[in-house]
Amino acid sequence: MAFFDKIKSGLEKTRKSLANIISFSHIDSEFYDDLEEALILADVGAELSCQLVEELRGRVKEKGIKEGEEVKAELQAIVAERLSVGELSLNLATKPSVILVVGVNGVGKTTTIGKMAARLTAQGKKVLLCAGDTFRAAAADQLEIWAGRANCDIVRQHEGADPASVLFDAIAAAKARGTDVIICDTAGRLHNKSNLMNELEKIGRVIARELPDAAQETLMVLDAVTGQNGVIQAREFKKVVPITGVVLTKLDGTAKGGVVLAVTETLGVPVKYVGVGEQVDDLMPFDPAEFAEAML
Ligand SMILES: Nc1nc2c(ncn2[C@@H]2O[C@H](COP(=O)(O)OP(=O)(O)OP(=O)(O)O)[C@@H](O)[C@H]2O)c(=O)[nH]1
Ligand SMILES: [Mg+2]
Repeated sequence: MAFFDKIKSGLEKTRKSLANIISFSHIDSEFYDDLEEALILADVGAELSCQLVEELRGRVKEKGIKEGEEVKAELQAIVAERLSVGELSLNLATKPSVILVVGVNGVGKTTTIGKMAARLTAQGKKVLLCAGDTFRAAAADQLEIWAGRANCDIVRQHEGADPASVLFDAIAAAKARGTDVIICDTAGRLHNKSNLMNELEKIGRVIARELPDAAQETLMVLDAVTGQNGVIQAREFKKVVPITGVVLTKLDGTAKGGVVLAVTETLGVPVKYVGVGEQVDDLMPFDPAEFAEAML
């Protein structure tokens, strides 16, 4: 199924409410108020919704737009532009390169890693998974199942091991085996938040020391259903790790979609992939224009 069809059903509520406002209104100040309200309800966030509406108002005036369809096309263009903030593809230019996957518990990190590994192995890349979530024994087991599905290697240690040391081992194995991409899982929950952030910093130091010239992606995984909470999470993680992209999961569910805009704006990095289900092929490259179309 194409990107558009997969996310379209999830975003249906948002699209219907925006379409209603656009097709049954005169383009007057009440229309802009209703639109702003609908964007806020779609998880875009208050400040950004206001900005989008102001931008639309300016363009409609400038171009002398009168028709609802033209207004919609203009808003789609604005949304797509806002979402186009950087390189959408992964930077995997070195051998090995590293993808560090971070995010709070339950958002879909491990599942995303499995799907991503499968995509990369299908492209002929040699992938190595690093079980950096040592907080729960089951975490490495879960990752191992995904390694089986994706047909790639995994490096793991015992529960409670230092994640930085697991990554150290994984890097050594990758160098020895000629691995193309290391994908490192991390814990989403530790005894407290500062432990988690310290752990991520330590992992970052191991990469900087052992693979100083490697291409690196740090992907933050966010659950689209949690809406504006995702923005708060993004701000916290941004303080300790240099996030290069976002994976927005569970867009197949009841997500309203606007959080894509809010998160892109907050982090200044693009959404690179979206998760649209629990199966191995339910991960799709993000396309700003198609997303804008699905949302509107
Ligand atoms: N519908 C849907 N479910 C998803 C998606 N991605 C992940 N899930 C489900 O979300 C749940 C949590 O996924 P995990 O991959 O274990 O999440 P995690 O971030 O690794 O969680 P922790 O290891 O506890 O921090 C699982 O039941 C997944 O199947 C998605 O795109 N769509
Ligand atoms: Mg996990």
